[in-house]
Amino acid sequence: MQKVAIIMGSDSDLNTMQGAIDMLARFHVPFTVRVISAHRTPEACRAFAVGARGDGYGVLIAGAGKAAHLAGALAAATTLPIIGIPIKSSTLDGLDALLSTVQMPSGMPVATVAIDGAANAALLAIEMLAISDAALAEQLADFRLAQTKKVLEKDAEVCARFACAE
Ligand code: RP5
Repeated sequence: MQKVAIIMGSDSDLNTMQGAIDMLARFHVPFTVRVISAHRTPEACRAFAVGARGDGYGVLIAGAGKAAHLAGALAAATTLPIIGIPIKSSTLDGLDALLSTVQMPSGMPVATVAIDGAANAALLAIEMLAISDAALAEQLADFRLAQTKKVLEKDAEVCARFACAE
């Protein structure tokens, strides 16, 4: 199976990025976790992206806050899909990172999830890998079913509590 790279602009992003780490681990998807900054280590950023396909990666997840250029900088140097996570690490509560990550110029896409949406970023990466991996697709279907069951249980609980009419 192809690997996923979880890259963050600073180790201060790690708490948020843990959501992606946990989700990939849950699905037994191989991954690497790196701190690489588009601004503080630009050469390392480019080198990672340039080599990523040859190094066995299928998707790159990039989380960054403030003037968040990490996802875009990676996208500039590879044709692998990039999933951007805007991190809430500024006085603007992540809105700056959201706009910076999502507003890529035409021809250079970054699939941007919600502010701090690390778990969804991992799920999106898993869905991409599952396009050509039937076992992984089956795991995703089970995951969806578990969510459905949970909501139905909650509905029954709430309905019983407020004595809903049938
Ligand atoms: C961004 O600036 C990082 O992704 C992080 O969210 C934010 C703050 O970084 P530190 O100053 O904590 O290293 O580049």
